[in-house]
Amino acid sequence: MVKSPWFMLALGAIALSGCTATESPSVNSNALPLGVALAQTGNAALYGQEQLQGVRVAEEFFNQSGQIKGRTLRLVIQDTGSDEAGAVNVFQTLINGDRVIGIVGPTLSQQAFSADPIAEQAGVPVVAPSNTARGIPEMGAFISRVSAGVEVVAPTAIQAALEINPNIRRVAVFFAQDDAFSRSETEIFQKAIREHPKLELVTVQQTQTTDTNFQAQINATLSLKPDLIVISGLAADGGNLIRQLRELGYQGLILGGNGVNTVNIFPVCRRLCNGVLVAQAYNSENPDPMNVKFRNAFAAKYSQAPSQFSAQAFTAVQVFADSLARLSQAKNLSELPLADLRQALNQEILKGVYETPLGEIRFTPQGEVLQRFFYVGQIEMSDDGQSGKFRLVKRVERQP
Ligand code: 1QQ
Repeated sequence: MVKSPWFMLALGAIALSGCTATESPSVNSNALPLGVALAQTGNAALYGQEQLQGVRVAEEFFNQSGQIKGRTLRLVIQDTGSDEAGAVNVFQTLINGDRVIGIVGPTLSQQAFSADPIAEQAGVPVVAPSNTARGIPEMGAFISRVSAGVEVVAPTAIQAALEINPNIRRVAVFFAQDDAFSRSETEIFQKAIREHPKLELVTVQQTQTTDTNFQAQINATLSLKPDLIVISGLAADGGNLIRQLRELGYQGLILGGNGVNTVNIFPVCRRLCNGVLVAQAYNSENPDPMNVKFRNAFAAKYSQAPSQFSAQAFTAVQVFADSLARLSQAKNLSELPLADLRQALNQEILKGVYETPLGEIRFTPQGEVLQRFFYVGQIEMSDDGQSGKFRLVKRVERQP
């Protein structure tokens, strides 16, 4: 279903914000509209569901704090689907119809490369909660991210695999060639493997995010007798690949990238997810005080521990909330025209230092996140395969 951006814009202004275009919420109303553009349908919804939980906890948490001088944040949440066209439509609707002050989203890097240029051109700050491919903040002055890039997260995990099994020598790599993040991440994994004096990259297998059967690639790989298999893909394909590797007899370590860093792969590979190592920018066991607060707020609402995608989405809203709080000390927000508020907010975002569930973060002038700690988790499934968790294996400090 293809709709023109203008149709979507009109629809967004009338139907989604519940009022006509002329009455669309202005920044003068008490609640400041913050756009949330995440995948609630399609293959990336496995991440989007966790992200939505994170932003909902954040909305309550920061509105209760009263930190924005009596103002509140009102999240304008829209489903981008999992493709580029959906993200582009939602960005246009949020910017022109809902007149948001900024945007949290989209879910996939693959979508960001199409949607972010629209926000950049309109002068609307975007804080990406989960885009980890190379080149995201480089899209423009208004684009930043709280999701650390693949180049800082992935190599740590290779090292952790070697600590668990120092005898690893032969490494096989799988990646989904139709996804921007997966292509970016596999490059980093492959480089780390090639440059490691003890490791040999024995094969690189290409898959698609829509694939459900990996038998041909698995058979080709297992004949090469790898001791470690490294996977860059999204949740559904990644989960199925893990399951089929085990079903076809592979017993060595499996290391997954950001795409399998979600509890939503558990129903896909069930008991066979057990033992998979995952490179993480967040682990719920992080002892930082802000994470303890977040974990408690999250557990009170959802009766479970938050995953990385929830924590990063919370953090993206926090970056807006904290920046607005600082800005409201210096300026009367109601007196700023929307374009000026968006601009001032973007500058404030880049200047800040934030105590978040991810630990302390700040941004480079380019909008790249600087984060101190990274994690390696290992999936631990219950015997019946019905539930599981990411057990913290390693917390690594990154040198500034
Ligand atoms: C990206 C990713 C995905 C796995 C996150 C949803 O890291 O697209 O950049």
